[in-house]
This record gives sequence, C-alpha cells and structure tokens, in this order.
Amino acid sequence: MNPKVMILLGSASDFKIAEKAIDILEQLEIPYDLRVASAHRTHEKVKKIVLESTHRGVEVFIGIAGLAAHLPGMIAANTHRPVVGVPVDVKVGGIDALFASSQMPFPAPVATVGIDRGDNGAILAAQIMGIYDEDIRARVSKLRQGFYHKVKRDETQLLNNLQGNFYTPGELEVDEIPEEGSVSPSSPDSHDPLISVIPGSYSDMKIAKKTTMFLDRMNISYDMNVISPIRYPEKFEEYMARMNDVKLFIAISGLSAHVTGAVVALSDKPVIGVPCPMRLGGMDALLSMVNMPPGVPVGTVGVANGGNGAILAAEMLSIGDKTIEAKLKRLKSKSPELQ
Ligand code: C2R
Repeated sequence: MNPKVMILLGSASDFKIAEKAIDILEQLEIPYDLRVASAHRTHEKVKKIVLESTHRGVEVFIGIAGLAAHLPGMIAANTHRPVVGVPVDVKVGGIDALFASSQMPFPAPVATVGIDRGDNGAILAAQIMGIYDEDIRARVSKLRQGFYHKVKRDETQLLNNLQGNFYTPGELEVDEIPEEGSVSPSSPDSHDPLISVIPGSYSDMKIAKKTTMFLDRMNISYDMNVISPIRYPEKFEEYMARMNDVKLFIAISGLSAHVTGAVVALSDKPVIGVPCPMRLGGMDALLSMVNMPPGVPVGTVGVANGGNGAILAAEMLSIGDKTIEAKLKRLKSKSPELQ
C-alpha cells in the first residue's frame, strides 16, 4: 500500500505535535509516511522526499515545524500537491512559525492550521482527500460527530458539578445529535460549481476578485456570494444548504473573520480562509481564521493573498482532475510573469 499522506517534521523534537496528526490518520485508516527533514539543515533531503513522494502518488503533504518554519513553504515550492502547514510553538507562542507557514508568496500556498494543531492538520488533509474519496469523506464526517459527543459529555460532567446558589438550569432541549456517518450526497455528474467563494462583505471584494481571476484562468467553476453569517444568519444557512454539492469553500474576510468558522461548522468539505487587512494589517483576521479548535480546521493562506487561495483550491481539485492539474502546472510555471 502506498502512503497517501507524507508528514515531514523539521526536527524529531516536533514529534509530540506529529503524534496528534498520526492519531487522526490512524483513526481514519489513511496510509501515511513520516520523515524528519529540515529545509535549513537538510535542504536536499527535503527536496528529494517531496519530488519522489509526489511522483509516487502522495496526495497531501503535512509540514510540521517551529521557529522560522520554512519547511512547509519549501515543500510547497517543490510540488503541486496541497501542503498543510502545522506551526509549532517553540518560541514566542509559535507566532514565528505561523507567519512563516501562512505568509507564502504566490503561487506556493501553504494551508496553515492553528499553532500545535497536528490533529487539525490531519483532518484537513483527510477532507482534501475526501473530495474524491467518498469513504474517507464518510469517516471524516463520523470523526467530526465524535467532537459533538465530546462537547455533550464534557458539558454534562461540568453541569453536574456546578454548585452556584443562583444557578437556575432551564429546561432547554438543544441537543440534536446529528446522525453518525451521514454524508451529504453529491450527484456525480452535477453541473453545480466546484467551489463556493464567500466574501463576508463588499469590502473584501478586491481580494475576492484576485481569487476568482485565477479560478477563471484555470477554468474552474465557482459560485460567489457576499454573505455574512453574523449579519444575515438565516440567509447564510440557506446559502450553505444550496452549496451542498460544491467540492470546497473559499471564505474571504477581515476583522474577527467568522465567515470561515461558520462555513466549517456547517460543512465537512475543505475550507480555505483568506484573511483581509481591514485593521491591524489583517492580523486579527489571520489569527481568528487559523487558530480553530480541534475538529474544525481552516486552511489559512497569507493576508490578502486571494491568488494563493485559488492556487490552493486548484491543488486540492487537481488530485482527481487531470485537466485542472495541467492548467495549475502551467500557471505555476509561468508565475514570475504574473506578478
Ligand atoms: P531542534 O529541536 O532540532 O533544535 O529544532 C524544528 O521544526 C523545530 O521545531 C527546533 C525547531 O527548529 C525547527 N526547524 C525548522 C526547520 N528546520 C528545523 N523550522 C525548517 O526547515 O523550516
């Protein structure tokens, strides 16, 4: 059996974070390989592993590194397969590795997940593979429902021990536990768009247009709807229900970027986040997109990098679509002319 996922660690000292990814991949029964190789210390080794693994059919790479984490970026520079980056907290709370992983130049995106979130890195990798593999998709869906049960268990335990004098529990019936393993059926030859692009506001349109410009160049079909889950919660849910058959989502948002979180809460499909610089140079949006809790990953690209959002989407789709793969490779090879 060939590995579908290649996990690369910048150092053996990152293994505690890799263990979280391994645990998820084992639960999902996805074959993986793992190597230790550093972009800084063993440059040629990284390159060889990436080129050889791409050639042998690895579908997704996971790069796990701390400090100046150039490893995920170097993987992305040497493959057209999607790269998931897991920043590790070695110094400064892992913010150094988070920036190094997410802020990649066009056209070499790294789908960055939260600091130390090896679990979310593996879930995102599985969601990506689930685009074309219904079994994996069903297993991811079941795994995510496990988090629902965990919240319920934890809540029950907490409330059983709550002893405030004025604690007045109401009789709210709110726990509708979703059916285990249910996957929304998608029609195989549907003419629905492949991607749903969701800017949270018209203020994000400049960046959204960069995304759609590159999707157009690669002839990738998409729907785009400006819609905020905070301002129009019902409309947002209706829209998500209509987008049931898309393969993935790209959400583009500034400030406390809830759009990505709202999308990933409602869908098991991969979610790409593009943070917009409305305030604080986009740092608020970047952090609120990327640092998601376990179970709900958002593959976040660099601030204002709508182009990388599109390239990452194409990388995900190209795993099972040769036409998109050819267009993506052509576009990547021409990249200096596009800047
Ligand atoms: P050591 O414990 O080996 O000194 O490594 C590793 O990922 C690790 O988190 C300390 C930290 O350095 C990181 N490292 C990188 C790279 N190589 C090693 N970020 C790289 O190539 O990006």
